[in-house]
Amino acid sequence: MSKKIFSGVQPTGNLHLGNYLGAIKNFVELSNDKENECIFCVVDLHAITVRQDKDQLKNNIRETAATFIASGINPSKSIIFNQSKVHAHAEGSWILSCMSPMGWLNRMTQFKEKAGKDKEKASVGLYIYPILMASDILLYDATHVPVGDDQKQHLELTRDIAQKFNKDFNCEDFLKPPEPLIKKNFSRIMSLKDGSKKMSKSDPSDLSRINLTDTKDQIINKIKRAKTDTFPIPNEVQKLKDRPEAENLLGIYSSISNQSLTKTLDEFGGKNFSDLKNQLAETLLSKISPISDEIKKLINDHDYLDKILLEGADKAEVIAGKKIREMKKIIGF
Ligand code: AQP
Repeated sequence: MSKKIFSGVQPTGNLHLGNYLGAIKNFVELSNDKENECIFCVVDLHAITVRQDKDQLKNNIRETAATFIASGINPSKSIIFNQSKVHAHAEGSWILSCMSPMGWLNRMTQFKEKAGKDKEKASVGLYIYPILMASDILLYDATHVPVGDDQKQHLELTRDIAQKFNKDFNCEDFLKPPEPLIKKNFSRIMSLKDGSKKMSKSDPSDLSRINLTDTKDQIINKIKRAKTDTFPIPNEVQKLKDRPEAENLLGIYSSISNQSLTKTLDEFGGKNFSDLKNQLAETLLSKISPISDEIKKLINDHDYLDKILLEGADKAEVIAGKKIREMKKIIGF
């Protein structure tokens, strides 16, 4: 069955292995299926929910687009664009925020994590971030949204918002509740320094993540210094309980090698972490370094990237523009 795919990545720099294994790798696989219509968005409006440097933001928008292309998304088959170029996203977000109860947003764990202890100082934008995400998805009638596990709750909210809009305005099926596409295993890649924390762009320690633009030496060094424990690698999945760093490294290896954790444990059970780390570093170099080289090549070609983003925005505008006009009509504008 053909799917309408929509997903986004924030241009907040330091795109990492978590973004790749949790989301972008899945984008590429879905976009390779001729049956699917795919839209991949550089969500720059989401990025400004926290303060961004103007020049850096411009750079990061291009780098995110370059990462999509370098990872294997073909811009002549999939739409690649940046969110701020299509007005309907912000307009839809306002309309949806007027019919979304605050109680729903108060439950969002990402806001609690990102706002931290000082909620009073967090931006209103960060609070309503999931509504903008709902607008992004619903404007394109997306049927499936490939995301990492951390976005699952926002996807559920998107479904609730769609259903509430349809009910409130008596327009059954107008907004389509999408299905999340979350990889069953390894959908949350953890920090290389702390197995209880998500690998994240904003972690102050660069050693916590593999950036997609890291050099070969950086990748080798980061894997060598990744936290492990003092026990040997077990033979069974159940024995990884309470060993988050071990589970994470084995999970990364399984994911990048497209194999199950059980198979990885067959390969490394009883061995030392140095064996796993050597093999993991080698596999990462073979899979990530070509992407990294391509990003570095593309990033200097501003004209090419700007043209892709502009053409993508024109195509996205046609789809989202039609939906927002219908939406405005439904609510009485
Ligand atoms: N650690 C992760 N494991 C699996 N998937 C992940 N994603 C992010 N981190 C991991 C997925 O990547 C996609 C794009 O994410 P994003 O850049 O839009 O936002 P994010 O989740 O806020 O990314 P970060 O790295 O965690 O940034 P900061 O540090 O700002 O919080 C999404 O599909 C996400 O699930």
